[in-house]
Amino acid sequence: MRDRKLYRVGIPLAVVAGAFLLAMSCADGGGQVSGDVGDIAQARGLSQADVTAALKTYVPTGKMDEYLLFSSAGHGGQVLVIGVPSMRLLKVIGVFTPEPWQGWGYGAEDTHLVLAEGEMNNRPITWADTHHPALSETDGDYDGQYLFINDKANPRIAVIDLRDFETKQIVTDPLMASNHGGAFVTPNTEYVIEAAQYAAPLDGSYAPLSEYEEKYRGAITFWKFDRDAGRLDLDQTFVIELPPYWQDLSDAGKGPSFGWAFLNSFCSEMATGGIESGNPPFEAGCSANDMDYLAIVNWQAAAEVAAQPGKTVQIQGRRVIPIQTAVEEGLLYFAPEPKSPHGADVTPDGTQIIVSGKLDPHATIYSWEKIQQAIANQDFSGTDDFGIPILNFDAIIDGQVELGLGPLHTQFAGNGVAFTSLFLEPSVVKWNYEQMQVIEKLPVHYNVGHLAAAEGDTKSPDGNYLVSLNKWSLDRFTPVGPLLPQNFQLIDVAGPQMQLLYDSPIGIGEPHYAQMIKADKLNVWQTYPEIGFDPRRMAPAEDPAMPGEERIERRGNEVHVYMTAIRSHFTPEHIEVNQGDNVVIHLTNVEQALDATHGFAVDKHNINVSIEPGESQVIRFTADQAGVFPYYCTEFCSALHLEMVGYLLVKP
Ligand code: CUK
Ligand code: CUA
Repeated sequence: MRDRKLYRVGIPLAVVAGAFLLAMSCADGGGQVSGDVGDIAQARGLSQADVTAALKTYVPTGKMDEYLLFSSAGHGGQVLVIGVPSMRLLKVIGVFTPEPWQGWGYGAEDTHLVLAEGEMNNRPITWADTHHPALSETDGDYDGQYLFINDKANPRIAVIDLRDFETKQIVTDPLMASNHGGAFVTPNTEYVIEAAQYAAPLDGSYAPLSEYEEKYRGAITFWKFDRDAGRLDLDQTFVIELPPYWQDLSDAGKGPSFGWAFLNSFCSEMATGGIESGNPPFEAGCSANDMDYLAIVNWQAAAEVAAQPGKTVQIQGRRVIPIQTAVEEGLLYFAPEPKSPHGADVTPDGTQIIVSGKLDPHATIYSWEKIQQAIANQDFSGTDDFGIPILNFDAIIDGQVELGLGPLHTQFAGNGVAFTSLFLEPSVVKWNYEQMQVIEKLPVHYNVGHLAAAEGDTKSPDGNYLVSLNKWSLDRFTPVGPLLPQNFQLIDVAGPQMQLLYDSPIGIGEPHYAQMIKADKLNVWQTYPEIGFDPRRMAPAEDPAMPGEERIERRGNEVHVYMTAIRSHFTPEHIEVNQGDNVVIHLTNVEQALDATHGFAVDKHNINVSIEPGESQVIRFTADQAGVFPYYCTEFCSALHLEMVGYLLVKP
């Protein structure tokens, strides 16, 4: 209602006048409105709320955003970096999918090596269904060093270094058929957590669905992160076998619950579908029971158990703690959770876990203290079919709060305040989990999935900005065909009432989750630290081209070209080889000036490399076609950029 109240000249004028000085000098014509702020607002039909929203989001030229939002790009396979509060898209990071502007997967050998790590069953996989980015943490706070993201479709995790915003590693999880409960990190990024979604045999073998309960399994993988190396360490990674329920989302305990992880599941009915054979369809079979399970996992103790001989089995080269061992060692408990839950979120102080039921209007608040007591007292209501003890529901909850229809994901603002997405309403509900009270609801547009709050997964959320990641945008944007963009809505949550500030269309993939970090926590490199630097190893390159040492060397049928790039030429400018030669170009951008990036494209060879100041890359290809092929710089780097060119001459 207050959104639509027409702007009135008066009270806010003094406030807005300064910021709109530029607008006042708008040129006439072209549909532009000139005049003072009040006139502009009136002519554009802006309400008072619209004008305050504009003032809260507008970031003038030369000024920078306060936060960075790292968002999954969904099945776009990449990571989006968005400034907050402006909601400007700053970068699309090439992750699982080739990205030509960054030269990600178009000839630079390093990028192909990283992408090749993501092959599964010897098949290159160049798309991903990215869901959950996770910023690295130190002592429960985002530290701005690394970002991890999962691929649901092809169970993988990627590691991005936030010094240069490039993907450094992709690991595959051969045990899982699909994943979902990742990436989530423990409070010091000891581990990156990933959980299987749809159950399947862990050894990758065939088993008919009639053997579902015997042969199909879930799993939770704890990827060990080696921070010094900036890589996930497969040797220290371990897996805990889980029943063939569908694992949903994980969160790591912190503070008093440090050392534990929480993972909710659905389809504990173990339905196997088959509507075409007269069976209940998955959607009915998987929501028949009133309760599913929240898995409560002691990862600290599990790491010790995994290190003991005889306590694990090797499956597809991974150390797996069997369910029975996990139960015997006290690593795994279940808590009942109502009803087809989605989302498990640990409160900032680590004392409670909030779980929403997709088909239940309530959020359930679990008490970590009560869970510990129930475990100590063996206060179990039974075990599941696989012998996992089920904690007595009534003994471990602090309560349930009716939030609304289709509650999904919860984010935090501190002081007991939480925000939960209501998919079906669709709204964001602000509530207090300590007082167990709903405070306010704000409609969003439309069908909200995750929410991302400023520093929202840390032990001290900032409580000012919230982004609602909406799946449908319906009538919010100028039509662009039947495939509509997603809609990120920025919400000011600092005041007593939430205010919707800005709609940001996301025209690449369907993002699921995002995390928002204070921009000044990052320590971003402006250029590579020295000339001849290898971004994949984050170290000086082994055999870079260096200025003054450019040359062409023939080694058998391999032709090594040591080439430098500087405004506005490549050296050398002529490369002549014989048809069938293997060409290896060692290419270094010898610039040290900020933003002096050069591109390197070889026509008709599917090669386009981006070399940022200082970077060195190796480009390998076979000159299998005789002919004349210009190579040129694809970044408009200088007035003589068009002259930044050379000829590859391939003699028959
Ligand atoms: S999920 Cu997509 S809206 Cu993969 Cu986190 Cu809930
Ligand atoms: Cu270098 Cu254009």
